[in-house]
Amino acid sequence: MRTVRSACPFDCPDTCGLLVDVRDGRAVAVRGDPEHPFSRGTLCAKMNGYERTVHSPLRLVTPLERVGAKGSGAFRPVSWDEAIERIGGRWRAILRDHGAEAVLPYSYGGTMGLVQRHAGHALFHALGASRLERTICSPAKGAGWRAVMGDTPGPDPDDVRMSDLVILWGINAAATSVHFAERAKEARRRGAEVWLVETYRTPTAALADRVLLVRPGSDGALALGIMHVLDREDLVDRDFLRESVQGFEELRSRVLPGFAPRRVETLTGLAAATVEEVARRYAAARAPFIRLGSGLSRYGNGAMTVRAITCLPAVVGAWARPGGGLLASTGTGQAFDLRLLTREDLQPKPARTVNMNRLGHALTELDRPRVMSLYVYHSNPAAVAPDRTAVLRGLAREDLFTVVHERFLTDTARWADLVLPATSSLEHDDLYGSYGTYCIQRGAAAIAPVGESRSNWEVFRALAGALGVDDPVFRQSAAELAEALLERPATLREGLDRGALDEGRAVRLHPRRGAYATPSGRIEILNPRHPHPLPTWLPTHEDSGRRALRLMTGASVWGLNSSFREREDLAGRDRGPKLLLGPADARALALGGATRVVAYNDLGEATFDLEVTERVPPGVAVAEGVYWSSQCAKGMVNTLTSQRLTDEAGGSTFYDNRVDVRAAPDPPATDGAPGKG
Ligand SMILES: Nc1nc2c(c(=O)[nH]1)N[C@H]1C(S)=C(S)[C@@H](COP(=O)(O)OP(=O)(O)OC[C@H]3O[C@@H](n4cnc5c(=O)[nH]c(N)nc54)[C@H](O)[C@@H]3O)O[C@H]1N2
Ligand SMILES: Nc1nc2c(c(=O)[nH]1)N[C@H]1C(S)=C(S)[C@@H](COP(=O)(O)OP(=O)(O)OC[C@H]3O[C@@H](n4cnc5c(=O)[nH]c(N)nc54)[C@H](O)[C@@H]3O)O[C@H]1N2
Ligand SMILES: [Mo]
Repeated sequence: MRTVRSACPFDCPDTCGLLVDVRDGRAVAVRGDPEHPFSRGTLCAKMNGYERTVHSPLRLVTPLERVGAKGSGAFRPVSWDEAIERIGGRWRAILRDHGAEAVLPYSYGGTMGLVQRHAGHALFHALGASRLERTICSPAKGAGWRAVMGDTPGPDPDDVRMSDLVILWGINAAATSVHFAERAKEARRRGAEVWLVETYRTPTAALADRVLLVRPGSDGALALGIMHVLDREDLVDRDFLRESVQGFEELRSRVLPGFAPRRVETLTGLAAATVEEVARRYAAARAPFIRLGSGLSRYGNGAMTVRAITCLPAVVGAWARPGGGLLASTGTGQAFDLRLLTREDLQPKPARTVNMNRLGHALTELDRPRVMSLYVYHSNPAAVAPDRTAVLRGLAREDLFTVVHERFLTDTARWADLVLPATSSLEHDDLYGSYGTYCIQRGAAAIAPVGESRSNWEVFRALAGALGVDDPVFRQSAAELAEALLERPATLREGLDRGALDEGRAVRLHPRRGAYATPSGRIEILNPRHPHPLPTWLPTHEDSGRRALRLMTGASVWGLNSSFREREDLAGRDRGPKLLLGPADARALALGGATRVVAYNDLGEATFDLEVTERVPPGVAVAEGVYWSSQCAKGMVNTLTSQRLTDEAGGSTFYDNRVDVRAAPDPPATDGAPGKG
């Protein structure tokens, strides 16, 4: 038995350190690494037991070729040589007959390892394929932060331990960042107050002294209202504003007069007196720390919301005090020159871009050229992408050649013409950054690939060979590419302990505090380069929508997007999709004693088990988690979400949707999708 270090590859801010026990070539146990600076030896419910994912009987072990109708899930095994040859042949024909832009890559966050995550870019750029805008998560959050803070790195999450007021703002940390939740608890034990700003009482409410429930998409108005009160009552930090901030005067004269507490009450649903009190308490805190989640950025006004909130710590001068500030994301991205992997320079000419949130549109309506081949790797768009009905209509096209590189026969893989088996993170080499900590870590393969599975990078190397695309990059291994990333100098990595890194340990980077990386060198409440030079209030897509309920589609503790659905041990605690409704709405909708309901809107309908709970306020419905269709009755949460985008950066709007709800007929209908396995 030997124990090797590794990093959690999943799309989660914590990027935990793992210890993997290996016996006879199998991972027999995965535990937290006590020496990891952030995760300190504990893991979430999902990663405790990662070996069951790695050695799941549902793992794909050979390439598969479709033998039945599209979507039927009927496949026969083929060799890798046949599979690669078939892709090469089809793509050569498509390039000739339709042009390279008829090939569309689709990938996202199955693995966050830098090499495997970006593995397809070099080849697709060299071919001249359509470029995917990878905006499904929270680019509007990034845009909102950047409008005010430029390229300033976010603070270290550990700073929160010095805070006396921790505001968990639109983050379900008990599910989505369990080690930050741990930090908030520690701060609280030391006397800090913890608030949660949410649209319903999530599991994270249990950590909070106070829960402020706002109307969906209205947080920007709350932030402006707080600033109105801070200004009116002279609670701003004049010295900090003078020295480090640009544009507060303009904000106070042109915008804040419109955000008196009474108006904020109408917009947010929070009582005017509460807005006043919250502002006073925020100003009185020595070092208030806001941990900003991503949910509130997934609205038609998401970037503007984040921008307004990001102004708050500047107005009270919280940045000047240890433990004060706002963490939207950390940025180990600045530590690496990803151009080594993305290789835009290989593009023969600029190619069109396709927004991944509009995959349904891209596959069914986009023209000149039509998308003739879709190559999906480490993503499951048939489950996670919005407007699922449109996505499935596209995947059903007989003339579309779909290849899916996956660990499991996911909903997307079922629609493929060719399925390729993928390694898990324990079976390939990579280098990991993080978007919620400042740790970086190498992860070397701990075991041999399960079955005939291959890593993303190995498959793209083989495809480059088959298509005659030659560049020295394709002669490098994943470990060599990781090494190349570490050889390029970067300020953020200065003084890095290479020895520890090469031993597989997580190493912490230290961003500089107190310098603002904006064009003016100040925090820019006024941003003259922005179409709206000052933060303001923008409505969401659905402020005046006609359906009764606003649909929240957040994370589940027991899954990660559609990942971990193979795990029986987790499924036992999470029995499939539920819809949470408040008692008043359940009564008003005359749901009586219904245990199953149908939520519907113009996009489609989906069946859920109903849970009536006081945790959900009136006017809101909640569907936590994304499941495989084999775990759903009819439709699923993303049948109900639209392809509309955010105000900036082309982000998804998973929270900006409405539904009506009716009791479901018994017995449940099925989706026509075969069961898993
Ligand atoms: N267990 C688990 N962990 C995960 C994930 C998972 O699916 N499961 N997903 C991973 C990924 S990819 C990401 S991006 C992160 C996301 O993690 P978070 O940043 O926590 O983002 P979300 O879960 O999308 O949304 C957080 C909360 O925002 C709330 N919210 C929605 N609208 C509003 C609003 O208008 N105002 C306010 N104040 N709150 C609002 C939602 O109810 C939700 O509880 O988590 C990662 N970690
Ligand atoms: N309703 C609703 N929808 C959502 C969200 C939500 O909160 N609500 N969250 C959204 C967010 S924030 C995000 S980021 C997206 C995430 O969307 P995705 O990035 O598609 O995430 P997953 O559903 O985890 O699917 C990842 C897939 O990658 C596979 N995989 C893992 N490792 C590898 C590998 O090394 N190689 C290959 N080839 N495959 C691998 C896994 O088996 C898994 O099926 O979902 C979005 N969709
Ligand atoms: Mo995400």
